[in-house]
Amino acid sequence: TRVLGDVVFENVDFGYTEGKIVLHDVALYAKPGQKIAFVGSTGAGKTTITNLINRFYPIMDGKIRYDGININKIHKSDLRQSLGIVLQDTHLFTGTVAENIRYGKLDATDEEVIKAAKLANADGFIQHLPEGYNSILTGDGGSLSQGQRQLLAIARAAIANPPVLILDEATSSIDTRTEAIVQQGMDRLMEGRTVFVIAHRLSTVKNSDVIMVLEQGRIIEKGSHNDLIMQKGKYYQLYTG
Ligand code: M5T
Ligand code: MG
Repeated sequence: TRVLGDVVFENVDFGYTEGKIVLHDVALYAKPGQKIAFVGSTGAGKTTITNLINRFYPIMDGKIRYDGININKIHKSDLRQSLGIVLQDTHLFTGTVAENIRYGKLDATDEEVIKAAKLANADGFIQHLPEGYNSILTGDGGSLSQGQRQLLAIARAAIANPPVLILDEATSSIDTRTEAIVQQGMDRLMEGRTVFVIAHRLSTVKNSDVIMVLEQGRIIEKGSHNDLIMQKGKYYQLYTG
């Protein structure tokens, strides 16, 4: 049973070690298809929240629910199938391009691999590789550019078709043309899914339904870009300089 993508945190407290609380009383509510952005300075707890959405650690207090079901009661394989993750640095392994994409859905057909690559805007560069989809990537995809690795990561997430996505946006050193291609693939990937994004680009933040501003493990402001600008609080300071 796949989840629909309704994700709720109620009064969540969490720490990686006893006695050092990292998240305090975190509440969030994501409806299916909504885009939630986390912003805040380094160490504020953005990655930690995504770690909890993934159930990488047990929480100390409060509740996390998917479609109303306590996260602890969801079968591990159901949770894994429900969540897609695109991180700043994608792990590619030694194998063909097709195998690296298929990693997102091991029984995917060649047609599905190509469809996912097209959605991700990866099909173009793959076609230009000497062996196309059968080109071998070695040593963590070292022969590919950073942008190309990101496109493969998007294709890998797309093929799994998860209802919930976690994105850790790259503070990219890729050129603007490539960035536009990556962004278009990413926009298509996000379509119709619940998305939690650790946002670094202002455009991503602005386009989110809800922005959560974190400071020292607490959510100090939440709302749309316009809401938060009108509040003239921390977000306003961050984004109006
Ligand atoms: C929040 C601590 C970290 C900080 C706090 C991931 C992680 C974090 N921490 C651990 O002790 N162990 C861990 O595995 O938790 O850190 P964060 O959630 O990583 O913060 P961030 O993602 O907002 O920061 P950044 O730098 O990625 O923007 O006290 O030491
Ligand atoms: Mg982080």
